Amino acid sequence: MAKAPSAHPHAPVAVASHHELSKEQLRALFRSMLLQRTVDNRGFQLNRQGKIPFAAGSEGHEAVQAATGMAFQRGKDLLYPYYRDVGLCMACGFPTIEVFYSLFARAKDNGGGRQFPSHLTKRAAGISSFSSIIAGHMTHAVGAAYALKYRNERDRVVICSFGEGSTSEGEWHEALNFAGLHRLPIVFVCENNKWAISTPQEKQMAVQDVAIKAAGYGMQGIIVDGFDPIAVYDAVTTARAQALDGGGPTLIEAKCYRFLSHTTDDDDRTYRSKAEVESHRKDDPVPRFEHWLLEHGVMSAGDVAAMKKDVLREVNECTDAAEAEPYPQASDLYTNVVEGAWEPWQ
Ligand SMILES: Cc1ncc(C[n+]2csc(CCOP(=O)(O)OP(=O)(O)O)c2C)c(N)n1
Repeated sequence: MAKAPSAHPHAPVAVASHHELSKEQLRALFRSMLLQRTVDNRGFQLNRQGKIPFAAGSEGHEAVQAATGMAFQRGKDLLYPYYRDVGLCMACGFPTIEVFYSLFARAKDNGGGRQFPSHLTKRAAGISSFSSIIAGHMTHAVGAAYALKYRNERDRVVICSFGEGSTSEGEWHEALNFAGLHRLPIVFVCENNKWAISTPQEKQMAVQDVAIKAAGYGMQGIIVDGFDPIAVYDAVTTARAQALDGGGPTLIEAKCYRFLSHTTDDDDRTYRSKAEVESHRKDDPVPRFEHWLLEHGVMSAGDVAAMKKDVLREVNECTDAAEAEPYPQASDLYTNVVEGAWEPWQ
């Protein structure tokens, strides 16, 4: 009879938070979460007003993204995000106004106003451009981590994020295999929101935890409460320190939930019940963290109200400023796409 396998050295572990964060950092985390939610909702509003073609919402991901962004070391680390990571990009230094240049497809957008909205990029901030091809960015991220190791740039890591649906892609496995084999300085952050558009996790994989897959690639898997920004910060900071130390990659699975439709093009009422969505609202990371900050005396109710007002002001100003910007010129159509003025119709 087959024996049950003994505990694998890389069996996933659940982490509890132990990092000390200053009051200033805790407030910054909360502001980052509020900003993400406000930008998110503005994207959906602008779409429904017919002003922008598309937005991807991330309600429910605020804690993962704000905390991962705080663990990211600006000016050093490289971020390989995916399309739901607008909040993460902002938390890593991507300016709010530029999110709106992207949403409004204006000429000032880093992609010239011609990239799919929410597909942000900013070389100066170490934020890689990515495509909609699920898991396609993961091999790029691993390539970048290999370059850091090869060049002996020992104070930098790569952070690469993705959804649990990405783990069904071959490229995901190739990336993790290579990263594990070469013990690359990379932290993988899975934002497991339980849904891949209309496909629930149980129809996507035969295991309950993405983190367990880490064992197959010789790295540690970590499961963390993705609604808890302090726990996520702790997990990413610890994994980052390990990567810097030459300890290789970590796969962090932050369990969260997607409260909104997949994107503005999707209607989630066709594949999941309102009751299911509502059942996760009790864990909503934004009010939960607000409550925690009040309870621990980090902020007063007045501080919270003032912060919310300030975030709304910022988002309103960015919306108006970006909307007033011009669209790209038709004559720029091929700029950065093909060299020179290639005109196939001539
Ligand atoms: C290679 C590839 N296959 C399929 C798609 C279609 N697609 C777009 S988003 C998505 C779901 C991805 O889910 P997940 O990785 O869990 O991320 P989430 O959107 O839930 O954050 C799919 C299947 C795609 N863009 N690329």
